[in-house]
This record gives sequence, C-alpha cells and structure tokens, in this order.
Amino acid sequence: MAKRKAQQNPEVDQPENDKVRSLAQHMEDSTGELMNTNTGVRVNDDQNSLKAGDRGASLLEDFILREKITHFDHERIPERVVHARGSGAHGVFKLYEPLAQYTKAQFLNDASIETPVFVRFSTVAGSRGSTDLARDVRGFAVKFYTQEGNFDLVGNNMPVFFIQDAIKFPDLVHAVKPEPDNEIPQAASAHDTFWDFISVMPESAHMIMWLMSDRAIPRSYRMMEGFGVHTFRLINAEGVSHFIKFHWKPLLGVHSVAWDEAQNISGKDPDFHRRDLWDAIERGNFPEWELGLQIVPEEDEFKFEFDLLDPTKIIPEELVPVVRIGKMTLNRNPENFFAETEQSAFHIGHVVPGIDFTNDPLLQGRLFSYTDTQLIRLGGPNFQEIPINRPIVPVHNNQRDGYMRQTINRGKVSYGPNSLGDNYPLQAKASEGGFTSYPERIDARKIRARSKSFLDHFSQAKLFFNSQSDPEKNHIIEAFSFELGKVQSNDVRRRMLGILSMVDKSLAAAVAFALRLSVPEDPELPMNRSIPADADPADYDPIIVEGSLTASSALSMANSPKDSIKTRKIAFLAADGVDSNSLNSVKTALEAEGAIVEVIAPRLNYILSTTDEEIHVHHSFLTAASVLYDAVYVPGGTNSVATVEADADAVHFLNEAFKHCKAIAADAGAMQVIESTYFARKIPADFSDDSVLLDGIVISDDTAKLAKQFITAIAQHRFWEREKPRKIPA
Ligand code: HDD
Repeated sequence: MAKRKAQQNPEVDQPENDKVRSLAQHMEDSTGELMNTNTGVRVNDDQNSLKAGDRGASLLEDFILREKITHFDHERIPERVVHARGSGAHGVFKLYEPLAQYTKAQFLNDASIETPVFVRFSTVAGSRGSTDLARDVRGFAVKFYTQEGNFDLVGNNMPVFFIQDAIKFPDLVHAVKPEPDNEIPQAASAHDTFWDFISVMPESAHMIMWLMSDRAIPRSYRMMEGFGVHTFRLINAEGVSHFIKFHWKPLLGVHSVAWDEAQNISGKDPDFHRRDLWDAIERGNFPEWELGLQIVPEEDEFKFEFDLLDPTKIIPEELVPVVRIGKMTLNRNPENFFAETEQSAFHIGHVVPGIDFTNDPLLQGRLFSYTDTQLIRLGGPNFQEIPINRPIVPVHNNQRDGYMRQTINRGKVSYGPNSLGDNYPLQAKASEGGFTSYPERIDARKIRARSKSFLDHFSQAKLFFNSQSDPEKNHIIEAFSFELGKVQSNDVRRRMLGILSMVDKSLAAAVAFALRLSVPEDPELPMNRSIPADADPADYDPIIVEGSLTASSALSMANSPKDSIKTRKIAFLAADGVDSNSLNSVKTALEAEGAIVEVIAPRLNYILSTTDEEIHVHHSFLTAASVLYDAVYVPGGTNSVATVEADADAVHFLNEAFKHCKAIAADAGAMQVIESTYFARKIPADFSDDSVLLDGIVISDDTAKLAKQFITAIAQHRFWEREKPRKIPA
C-alpha cells in the first residue's frame, strides 16, 4: 500500500501501522481499471438497462441491472441504537514508562511498542445524520490493536453516568430519544420525556450537571477529555489487583462553544466536529491525548466517601492524582467511512490479560449489551472478521460458520478436546498470555437491590457546581432554563427544581426565576417510582453526604491550559484595497503559532490588495459565518475598510463573534468597521492596550504589537466575563 499523502497538504504523511497494513489487503482502487460485475464479468453498458426495443419494457434477464439495484437496495444497515452519529480516525498509542507494577498487559509494559488504535467519537441521542453540535454526551471509544488482542476503552467525555444499573439503560434511552408518537425532537434532550425520567431519577443529578455544562457542547473532538467512567482493575504478573479509572487528557486543552453558537453551527455546518477532525488530520495537525490513570490499591476500596463501584461518582483528582502513562496520536483518516467507521464494533468486554472488570452494575450489564447489539447491527456472529474489527494477531479457535464467514478454516476438526488434530488449537497457559479472570471472592445472597453506599446522589453534583467559574455557573443555569423551558409539563419542571434545590439553592432559585415558578419547599425524594414495587421507600432515601471536598479544580474548564492557538481558525474580513502589510504580517504571525487563517470577502475567489497582490478568498459572507471561527481580524486599507463597513453581513459577523465572547482584532485603520458594530459602545472610554486584552478586543496601528496581543487573546479561547455585562443583540 502506498504511503498516504494528505489531500490538503502533500507534505503531510499519514503514517502506516500494523493495523493500517492489515486493512490494505482489503482495499480496492478503481483508478485505471475496467468495470466488472460482482462476479467479475466486464461490463459493457452501465448506463442503459436491457430492453425489448429502445422504448420497450425492461427485461428480467438483465443480470447487470438486477445486481446493481439489489446491491443498492441493501446498502443500509441499522444505525447504532445510541451513538449513531460518529466520526473515526486511526492512530497510535505510545507508552511512556513500563507499568509492570500494576499490569501484565504487554502494551502497557513495553515503551518501545507503538500500538495501533482506531477511535470513534460520537454524540449519543441523535440519528446518523443529525447535527454534531447537539447538547449531548460525546462518546470516546478507542480500540487498541495490541499484540495480545484487541482492548476497547469505550468511554465518554463525561466521567459519570445517568444511572447506576444497566437494567435502566433502555428506559433512559427511550426517554431521551425523540418522542415515539411524532419522533420529535431530533438530537435534543430538551423535551418532556427526558426531563420526566430525570425528575424521578435522583441518581442522575450528578450527570445532569455535566450535561447542562459546556462539556456538552465541545469546540472540537480534539479538545475534549475522555473517561472510562467505571472503575476497572489492572492485574500484574503476580496477580495483584489495583482499582483504576481511565482518563484521556487532550494536549490542546478542554474548550467549548457557546450554546447560542452551537445552535447556529447546527444550521451552518452540522458536520462541524466531523470536518474539524478530518481537516486537522489532513493538515498534519494530528490530535493528541495523554492517557492517564487514577490508581487505587485494593486495600483502599472502602476508604472513600463514595462507592468506587458507583458509576455516578468520580474520584476527585485531589484525592487520587491522574498519572499520565502514554500518548495517543490520531494521524490518519479512514479510507472509507462505512467500511471503517460505521462497521467498527466496540465492546467494553474486549479486554486483554492484565485488565479486568469490577462489579459496577452498569459495567456488568454493558458486558452483555455490546456483542448483542453488533449481532443485529452487523448481521451475525462474524462481525469480528470485518477488516476494521479484526485483531492484528491471528485468530485460532473452534468457532465456525454463520452469515458472511470470511475465514476458510482447514481440516476436519472443529472441536476440542480432540485427538484427530492433536488437540489444536491448544489453550494458552497464563504464562503464554492466556486470559485468566481475577479470582475475586464473591460470597453473597442472590438479591435485586441497591447498595446503601449508592444512595448519595447529590454530594458530587454539588462538588461539580461549586467547582465551576462564575461564567460556567451561568451557562449551567441558562442550560437548565432552556431545557426546562422546552418542557411542557409544570409538574416535571417543579420536580426538577426540587432536585436542583438538593444540589444548590442558588441554582434552583435562578432556574425557578427563569421559569417563573417557585422551588418546592420539601422536594419529594426519592420518587417512589424509581424503587422496587415491594421496597420500603425509606430504604431508598437519598443519603445526604456533606463531601469533605468543596471544590476540585480539574472539574472546571476555566482551568484548562490556555497557552496555544494551534489549529485555531481565524477569519480575516477584507475586500479589494486591503492593506497588504496589515493583512500579511498578522497572517504570518498567526500561522507561525499554528493557527489557520481564512480570508472572507464580499465575493469569492480573490481580492486585490493595495499593492495589487491577488489574495485568495476562502469564503464569501454567503458561505461563511462567525460561528465557524475562533477569532476575527479586520485589516486596514481605505477601500477594503469602507466595503467591509458597508456590508451588513460583515458587521453581523463581528457582532456575533463579540456575542460569543471571541477575540477580535482590528487595524487602527479599520476602526470605522468596529464603530459600526453594536459593541463599539461597550468599549470602555478609557480604552488602552491593557484594558483591550481584558476584553479580548485588540486595536492598534502597530501590527507587530497587535499580532502579539491578538495571539494572547485567542489563546484565552473565550472572554466569558464579557457575556453578561456586555450582552448585545446579534
Ligand atoms: Fe454504551 C455504544 C459509551 C453505558 C449499550 N456506548 C456506545 C458507544 C460509546 C458508549 C462511546 C459508541 C461506540 C462506538 O463508537 O461504536 N455506554 C458508554 C458509556 C457508558 C455506556 C461510557 C456508561 C458508563 N451502553 C451503556 C449501557 C448499555 C450500553 C449501560 C446497555 C446496557 N452502548 C450500548 C449499545 C451500543 C453502545 C447499545 C450502541 C452501539 C454499540 O453499542 O455498538 O450496545
């Protein structure tokens, strides 16, 4: 297979690895070839069906027509019941230091190995064709193709989950999906059935705080954290177990967009995240995450204020730090969306020796669900043979046949033990890499119940809210007000206010104000609908725990690193007569820091600068929108400035960028453009370079100084503090 060059930048190699090489043998390229039917017969006419006479009826005999139409009729497979909308990429994982102390997994023991990975990011609730920018959890599923078989880390961009037991998963999903009578709304949780369910399910309180936070509207898949959610086990060669939580930490930091912006992007570019991931890899801006572990010795299982098996709880990083153990780099786009991304089948039960499960009841149920769903989605038990799902090591066992079997197993023997085949394939000893389960002692009654240690639903919801910056808190309040505003039932709203009052009184009061309702004095908790029929409600009363930690800095995106503008997209608004120096010097400075500059003008193709330079125009105002960019710059040049100022779309572009708290820069010669915006009057009268940076607005006639300040401003990502006091219509 030829080394692949990126389409957008031929300098960029998208590297091969063992998995990519194994996929190559299944690839087809028609360049320079003649057309065949699926049986290999060359096709002479693929444009006209076989007819009796040139106007005559079509003939059943036409096997070419029948084959083509039949294949087409069967092109679709069921979409994933959740996480239907997603985007994938290939890459590698490289370990920093061997972890023999904790695990015998080979790929976590040999720092010289590059383990191939395939990653699929997704939204949860929407259909395959839905918008990327829905307020939703994002799936973060990683398949490691290790030398000991596939390990799948099937996580999300939020570290907790809605429910504590897998038996409730179908109810949760039915509640959040479009309502069954009219299939409205698509890819949105802002409707009655979802909030009805949540309002009678207090265990979801913590997750709901994450879902209403800006984590649910990421700027990019490349700027999200990932979490394995459950507590897993690592087992070392001596059989010693440690509890662990998996984390992915993006090297570009964790960033989000504004909710109003998200809704706009959904119209302007519903493929925003998919395109962003694809383009970054094509340009050679390979996204990177560090894999982190929180490690808890077996004997510390009961040391915490919460239960390690409860998937609605995090282990705060203040209690157990995240140790960064390696780096994942996504460096290659798939060749074919269906063959790779759509047919990829992840399963939390795909583990390798040295990694094992815990008794988290959500995890245990997932162990059943993922294979089961592939059987219907991919049509039978041989989905593991689909190229993207095959391990990079050979498979030998006595499993046979089934729909679409690819492997041609030789010989008479397909059972074990056997003597005719010398008992092959042999079982592997643990010393040969055979998987052995952790021999956890279990001595208990069979019972359907919830452990009392799972009944604290609010302490970490509180911890999350308390850990947010003021703008983040405002966004959470606004998100609840929006979502509950879309609900029709006041009963549901009131119950939700009751739950919120258990999390934070000021939060409940602020949402109640927006809904013009009052917070119930004595919320009815737990909702007796969420407990077993014969249970004593007292056994399910939430336990109110005053957590000893009041805030955790890792929970706020405000604390994410803000030192780089790498891969940020900056719009330059210009027209004929733009000052070459004003445009080019700022462009060069931004590009030197890894940003991407796009020129937007009233018309497409090119503009002429003051020095008659033809400057490429990436978009006209018709096809561009400020919500698709991270920051805006208006270069100088008398004619250009006059045209931009007179263009309502350009002024709207700036107003919207201001509303969404983005960095804005203008050459002092373009001040008249700024003056025609709504936010001109919000610029402090004592305007100076220092106050400029405070608000993320940079205006200067010294382009070198301007570029420097603009870069610092863009790296801040957003100036959320501007949002409330300087709100403008846009
Ligand atoms: Fe799940 C897909 C993540 C709970 C049942 N899940 C799916 C995907 C991700 C997650 C990222 C998409 C994988 C891909 O890209 O193909 N799921 C989670 C996390 C959970 C979780 C982090 C809680 C900690 N899931 C969960 C439960 C159940 C399922 C409790 C069922 C009992 N999930 C599924 C599924 C899906 C799925 C129905 C749909 C498509 C698929 O599996 O392959 O089996």
